[in-house]
Amino acid sequence: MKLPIVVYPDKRLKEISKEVAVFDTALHTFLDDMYESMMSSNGIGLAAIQVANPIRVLIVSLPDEEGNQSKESLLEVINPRIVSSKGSIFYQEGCLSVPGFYEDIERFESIELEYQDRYGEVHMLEAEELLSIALQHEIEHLQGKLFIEKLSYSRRKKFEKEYKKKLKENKK
Ligand code: QAP
Ligand code: CO
Repeated sequence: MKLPIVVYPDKRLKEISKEVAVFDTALHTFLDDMYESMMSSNGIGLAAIQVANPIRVLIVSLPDEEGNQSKESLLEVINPRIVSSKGSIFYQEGCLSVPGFYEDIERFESIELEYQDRYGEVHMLEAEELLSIALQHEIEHLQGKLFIEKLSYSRRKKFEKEYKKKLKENKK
């Protein structure tokens, strides 16, 4: 089932997500719904809070060299914890909850992540470049943070002005 995406400035995006303790079929169904919602919105990453569920769950599916997003490339990440990070990298980020807006954001170039899968099994993952960026972006959603909060004061002001203008236009 496709779930509606919560968009900025909805206050629910500020909520702190809770640890997952039960890895049951309800969780599996929810993960499948997240995947369907992300794919039908042309996303490459989605956090549970973006579909109004404040639990520490995120998914990432990066396109391959041909630009195809296969289900095999899907990464389901539950209760993530960054155990180490290094370097710095800039990338033009977007977000399904901030549609139509993209800005260069600085992240760690590589991270080491501990997380659980849909069965509760613990995994370690070393991620770099785009996967590392996507994971950091989604993990910040779990803390109630959006990428626009990393903008400089002047860029944030410019964003607020443009975004609100667009929201008004879409209402007409
Ligand atoms: C997060 O972002 C991310 O504005 C996932 O109109 C960001 O899937 C991962 C999207 C940067 C890696 C690098 C945004 C779709 C999708 C839009 C997304 C839009 C339609 C964003
Ligand atoms: Co996002």
